[in-house]
Amino acid sequence: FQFDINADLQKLGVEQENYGICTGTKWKKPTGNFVESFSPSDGKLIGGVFQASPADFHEVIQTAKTAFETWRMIPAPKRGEIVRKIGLELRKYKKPLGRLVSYEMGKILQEGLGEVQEMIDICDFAVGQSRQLYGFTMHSEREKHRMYDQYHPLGIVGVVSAFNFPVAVWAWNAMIALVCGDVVVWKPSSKVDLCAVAVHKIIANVLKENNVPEGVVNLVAADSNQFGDEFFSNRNIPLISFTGSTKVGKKIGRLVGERLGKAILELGGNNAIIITKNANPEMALRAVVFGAVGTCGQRCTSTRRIIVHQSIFETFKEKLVAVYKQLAIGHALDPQTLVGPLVDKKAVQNYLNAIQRVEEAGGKMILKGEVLTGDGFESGCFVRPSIVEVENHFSIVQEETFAPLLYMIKYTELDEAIRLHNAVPQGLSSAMFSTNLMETEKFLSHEGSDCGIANVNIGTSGAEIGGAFGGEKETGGGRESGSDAWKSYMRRQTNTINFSTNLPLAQGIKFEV
Ligand code: UN1
Repeated sequence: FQFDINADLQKLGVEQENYGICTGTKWKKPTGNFVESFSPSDGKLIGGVFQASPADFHEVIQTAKTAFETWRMIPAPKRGEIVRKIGLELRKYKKPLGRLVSYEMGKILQEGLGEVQEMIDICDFAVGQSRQLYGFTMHSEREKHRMYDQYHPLGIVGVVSAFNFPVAVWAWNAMIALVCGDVVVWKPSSKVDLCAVAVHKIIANVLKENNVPEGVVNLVAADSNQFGDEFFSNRNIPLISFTGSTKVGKKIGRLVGERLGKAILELGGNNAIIITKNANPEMALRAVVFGAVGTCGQRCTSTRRIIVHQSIFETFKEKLVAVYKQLAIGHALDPQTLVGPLVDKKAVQNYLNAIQRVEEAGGKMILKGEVLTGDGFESGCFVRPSIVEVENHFSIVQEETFAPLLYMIKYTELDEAIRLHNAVPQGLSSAMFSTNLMETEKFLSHEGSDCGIANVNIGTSGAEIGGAFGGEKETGGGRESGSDAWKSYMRRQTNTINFSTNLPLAQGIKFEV
């Protein structure tokens, strides 16, 4: 296979040295550190980004604040028109951007392209949404009074995204926020800053041609350890949308909560698939493999646990092992590859630690993962996926390990399967494979899955943008992307209008003066 990442970088306008601050069309040289980015596939240097210092960040916030005053007064469908053009521009750059996502982050090309497709899809969704920012009308208890509620823009939305979706998560938030009349400040994961630079280069054309004020769409590449607290505590940012670990999410929840700001938290998952004896085994197998090893196990919706009926446990295990043994592991841009590298060596170390911990806890290793060496694996980021038979209560099983480590758990009664399914701190995505209506409906009922996403006969990962995305419990409770998730990006106002010549009070109160 061949690829020419330099040609892609050139098309995208990404250079060897890039500025990490952009207010729409203008780039500013930041005063922070220069951070280099290497591909986990071949370990080669791709380029680098000058990151923002706290002073740079405050300057961007001021620009964004000013821009909000103009942007909020532009009619929503006109804002939608800008988003429509962003979608068209992204279509033109789908291939080079998809390849850069794949090369910088390590997900396979199909997934890199799929991620850009999600950006395009959310643009289309947001354009329609721009004419549907509906509130309710109510009948007043008072004569000649009218009541309704309406939604106003919030202000600055701070989007902090994770390495595993370098571009799509920003788009889910930003495109909805923009049609809602908000302005956006994006702090991408430092592991994938170049993807963020590329996105801003692409959309700059649209912003320029349509005279969108500087400060409506902003990029601030930065080291979160350096001034994360300032970002999250900042009263100028009414809404923070954070995607990342539960550990960091809890801290952000505290910082934003202290100032009674709003937060959309998309934190860790510990997603399981229940496979009953009524499952179509071939479908279940394909879903488990894609869910567990796709993106090398680095989606928050990745399948971490499978809870399999004891009558089919052994056969399912054998089939799974056979498929795992044939998985094509390699360079993310190689079209043959199904499993690319982990994002970096630290992620590899976390994976190895988890394997050790699950063994110590008494897990039965079915396929033991290891670091791959030799031809094509020089970057040190490639691993073989693992399957372990475990008990659900093991402390390591209760945690999210962001790697291709799949746990198998056996069950006898359906109630037991659902109990085990829900017996983890996280609540993002879940699935059941069964063609039996009693089983699937129970799984979707009040006593079924406790997750934000519950699927039947499809796996846990690969959610469509049209639904609200997010989860319960330690996943943080936030919802973004489709359905009515837009409401989190606006403030609601209830209005009562009196068109009579009297002033009747509500609740039947008489108050004559
Ligand atoms: C994430 O891993 O941060 O459902 C989100 C999916 C994707 C989103 C994953 N649409 O796998």
